This record gives sequence, structure tokens and C-alpha cells, in this order.
Amino acid sequence: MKAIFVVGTAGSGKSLLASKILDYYTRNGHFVGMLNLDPGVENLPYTCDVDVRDHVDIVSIMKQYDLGPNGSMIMANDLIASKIDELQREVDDVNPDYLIVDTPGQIELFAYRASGPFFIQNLNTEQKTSVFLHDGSLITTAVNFVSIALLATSVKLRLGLPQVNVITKIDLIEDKIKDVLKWSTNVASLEEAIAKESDGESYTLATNLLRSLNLGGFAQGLIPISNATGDGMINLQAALSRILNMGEEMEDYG
Ligand SMILES: Nc1nc2c(ncn2[C@@H]2O[C@H](COP(=O)(O)OP(=O)(O)OP(=O)(O)O)[C@@H](O)[C@H]2O)c(=O)[nH]1
Ligand SMILES: [Mg+2]
Repeated sequence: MKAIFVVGTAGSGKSLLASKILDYYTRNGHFVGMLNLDPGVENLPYTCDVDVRDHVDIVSIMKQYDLGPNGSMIMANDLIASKIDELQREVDDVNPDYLIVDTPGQIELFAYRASGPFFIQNLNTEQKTSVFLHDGSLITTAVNFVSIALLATSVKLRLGLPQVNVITKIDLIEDKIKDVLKWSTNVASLEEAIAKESDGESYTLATNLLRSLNLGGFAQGLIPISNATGDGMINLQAALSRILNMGEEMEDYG
């Protein structure tokens, strides 16, 4: 069993991408299991095999501890780690080739509290990777691009997993995508764009961050995708296969 953790900012397309990865692997003859780790979600675009909502109930938490929506969401996310034995048993019963893990909407509750990293480290699977979603609709400027890349790098540090970086919703940013792809492959053009749109402190901060991020190699292999049109999915699958199968397995991309 190989696990793919789908992470990203709220509304970046995690759940929809999870359903697209499920479709892709299923079409290629693999057995896929879906694990939902978002205790707060109401509707999902796929059927869960294992669901944290069977173990953690936001409404009961609100009532029992007299918490508001934010407090109960924090508590629900913290409780994920305490349910690892039950969730592991259920996942092992399903025993898929690929386990797709859809993570909570608020990335800070999953990646920056103890529970998410604990769950990732202790879930027992053969290989693990994360896919980090850079929300295309948030990348409106070069400085925003750098700030989301900083978040992606910070999440990678927290989770300690190999990470595939994708930009989602490229169908919504057709006029911008050429620039974004240039920025992701050519640091000089990104610095130029930062210089055009900012000066003083913002410029210094953004360019210095960029240099550090670039040393970490964040921009190599940033994959543009659309969950709406399917564009870029082949490249994402190839990147996942390189990490999870170490190039052993050739998928049928036809
Ligand atoms: N046009 C377009 N819409 C998208 C794409 N990906 C996701 N969406 C839409 O964006 C919204 C959020 O998608 P979700 O898959 O629920 O995103 P999420 O990251 O799981 O959201 P939370 O779990 O609530 O943080 C939905 O309305 C999706 O239909 C995309 O590539 N293109
Ligand atoms: Mg979701």
C-alpha cells in the first residue's frame, strides 16, 4: 500500500483532486482506497472507504465542550491522532494498492498542530508522498506566488514527506498561466516581475525568500493542473509514479 496525502490551502481543490486521482488509478487497473481526514466536511466528490467523521463528530464536540465552530474544529483536528489505531485497522482491512488521503480544509490545523504530522509519521504504509496544491486563483501577482511557495516549503518541512507541487485551477487563470510557468522555471524572470510590482521592504523580503526557496529546489517540477478539464493530470501521475514506484512501473497514459 502506497499513500498519497493531498494537502493545500482551504478551497484549493484537494477533495476534487483526490477524486481525480482515484479515477485515474482505477482506470489503470489499480485498487484504490479513499481516506477522508477532514472532520468538518459535509459533502465529498467521492465515496470514502475510511472516514474520520465516523470517529470524530464536530457537532457533538461543540455541544459537549461548549465550543464555537473554530474551537471545535481545532479540537476535532487534534483528535485525529488519537484515532490512528482505528483508522489504521480500517485502512488495513481495505488494503488498497494506493491510499488517497484527503486532508482537512484548514491546512494550519493539519500541518502546524501536532496531530497531522503525527498521523503521517505513524500511519503504516510502504511508501508515502504528499501533493501540495498551490491555488491558481490566489496566484495573482509574483509576490503572491512567492508567498504560497513559502507556505508549500514550510508544510514540506512540517510533514517530512517527499512533495509534489501542483498549481490547481489553471482553467481559471488562462491569461496568467504563461507568466506563472515562466516564474516557476526562471528565477530571473520572477525577480524581474517582483521588481515591477513592489519596491522597498516587500521587494527585499520577496527576493530574499525566493533565493532561499530556490536553494530548496521548490520550483523544479511545479505541475500546472485543472481538476475541471483534466489538463496536466498525466504529468502529476508521472511525478507520483517516480516517487512511489521509483520508476519501476510504467502507467498506461493513453
Ligand atoms: N475551475 C476549477 N474549479 C476547481 C478546480 N479544483 C477545484 N475547484 C472548485 O473549487 C472548489 C473547492 O474545491 P474542493 O475540492 O472542495 O477544495 P478543497 O481544497 O477540498 O476545499 P476544503 O476542503 O474546503 O479546503 C469547488 O467548488 C471545486 O469545484 C479546478 O481545477 N478548476
Ligand atoms: Mg476538501
